[in-house]
Amino acid sequence: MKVDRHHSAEVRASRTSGPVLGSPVVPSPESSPWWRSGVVYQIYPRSFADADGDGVGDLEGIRQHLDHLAWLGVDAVWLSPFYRSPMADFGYDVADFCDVDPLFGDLAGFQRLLEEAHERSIRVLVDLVPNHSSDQHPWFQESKRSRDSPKRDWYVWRDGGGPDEPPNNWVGAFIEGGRAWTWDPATEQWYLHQFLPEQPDLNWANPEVVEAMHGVMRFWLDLGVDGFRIDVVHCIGRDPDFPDDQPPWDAIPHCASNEHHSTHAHIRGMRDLVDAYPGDRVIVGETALPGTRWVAPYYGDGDELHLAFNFAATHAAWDAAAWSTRIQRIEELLEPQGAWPTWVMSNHDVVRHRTRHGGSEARARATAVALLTLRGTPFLYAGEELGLEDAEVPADRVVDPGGRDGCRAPIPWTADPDHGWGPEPWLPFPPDAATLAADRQRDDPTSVLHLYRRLLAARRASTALSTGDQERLPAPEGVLLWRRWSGDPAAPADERVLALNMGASPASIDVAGLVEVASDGVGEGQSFRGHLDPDTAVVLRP
Ligand code: TEU
Repeated sequence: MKVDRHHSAEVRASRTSGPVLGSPVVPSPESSPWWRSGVVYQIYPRSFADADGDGVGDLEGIRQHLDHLAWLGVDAVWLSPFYRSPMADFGYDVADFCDVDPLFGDLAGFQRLLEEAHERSIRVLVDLVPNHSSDQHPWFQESKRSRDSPKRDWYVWRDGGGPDEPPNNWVGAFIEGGRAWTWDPATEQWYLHQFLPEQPDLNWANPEVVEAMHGVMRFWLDLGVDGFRIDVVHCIGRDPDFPDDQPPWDAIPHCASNEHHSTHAHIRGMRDLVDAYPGDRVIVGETALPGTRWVAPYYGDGDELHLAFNFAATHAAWDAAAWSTRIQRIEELLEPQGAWPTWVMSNHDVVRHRTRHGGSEARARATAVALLTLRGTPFLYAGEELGLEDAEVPADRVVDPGGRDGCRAPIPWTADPDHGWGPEPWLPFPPDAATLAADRQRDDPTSVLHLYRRLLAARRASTALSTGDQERLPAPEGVLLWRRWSGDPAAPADERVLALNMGASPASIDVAGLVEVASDGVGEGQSFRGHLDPDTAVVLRP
């Protein structure tokens, strides 16, 4: 089925004839919407599952693995971009915000995926990329045509000091030492791109751009998606004076520090639009900024992002003190404003947590306990549940200009040599792909995969873990110890204690209770003996 991009009769018809895709999957009370208690699973479509055997994952591949996700027990999936794209940034350079790239399938296939996910009570978030488009997008092609183009002002064009002198010193991401401006010889002006030159920045100061992006949001919401993960949302407002970045910020891509107050009004506009739809739809913003203090304002006064990504954990060494400081900071800064934290250990931009923490399976398992039991919404990156490491990508197979290929390696579904993929996947498989393959781990109750499943089940069954309060408890050196509870802190309705030993020696922990989940699987269902090996974690029921 070909669906017109702009709210066609077909789209409306498909909504009234099929299941009502826009309705909530499972209603959630106002006090605790699903996106607080739930777990979101990130899918990078190229790397997830390949149904047509061309070596690149696709929407049909995702659909065929929905039962894996339902069995695992996640509440929602977030799909990284699957839109039409020349793939300079593997889909984050969008040439049509309202259509599926043929590499991934088509809109009818997306609708089928959405419907079948909803049948399994799995919500679907799509990626909104508001900061930039592809340079091949018809909007940019028109904008570039002449200085008098009606879309000239849809992008950011400046004179600078002529062809040799860009308008300021901003650095673009993924371009070694490169500038965030490219000279267009035909119209003799520079255009802004905080990322690749193939990703020109849209001009959000122009109300027509805002309206166009709102149209994109309505298109997907009308199809029934449950919300958006919004790419680099902190970047869309820019200082209209375009001042130079000052040291030390002039040494890193401008996108890592871009802050302008106009962004907040734009986010409020998106929030109002999404909140006008029924069914607890959500906006999760990628606020890729230096720390929690920078991220906190993007929740606004409860009127901006429902959730803002916090990448604190992805920058923390395997060190209890470092983690403690970060957890403390999140509690201090977000709690008072009623903002709900997020936890991200891995994603398609960073080295996977297992690799980051030295490759040990024990640490990967202990990290899973932290991800799924700290206060906040966990974002679980596909493959984490298999304990995958980054692939080693030989120089002749490097494809990403940003050096992020390793964490985007294909998911090994089967232990066979092709691991459920076509003959030549776009990237090499991660190490130990046969041993870590999903089918093999599913048959092994002691596997990492089963640990994630037990943690997800424990979380779902416990209001303390899913939506409860949190406090840190005094702990021996090297150990993180925290308590979660719901209801009255003195006589909690539900309560758990979590312990994670990041130290080099075994620790004694003075907590009495039942071991509900152990990262190494040892002693589950028995009384806790007060002993925790290095690189292990437990969920205790006092
Ligand atoms: O990433 C934004 C971002 O700031 C990244 O630069 C990140 O910090 C970097 O990749 C770390 O190496 C988002 C997307 O997640 C990313 O995949 C896109 O390439 C980028 O925006 C541009 O759309």
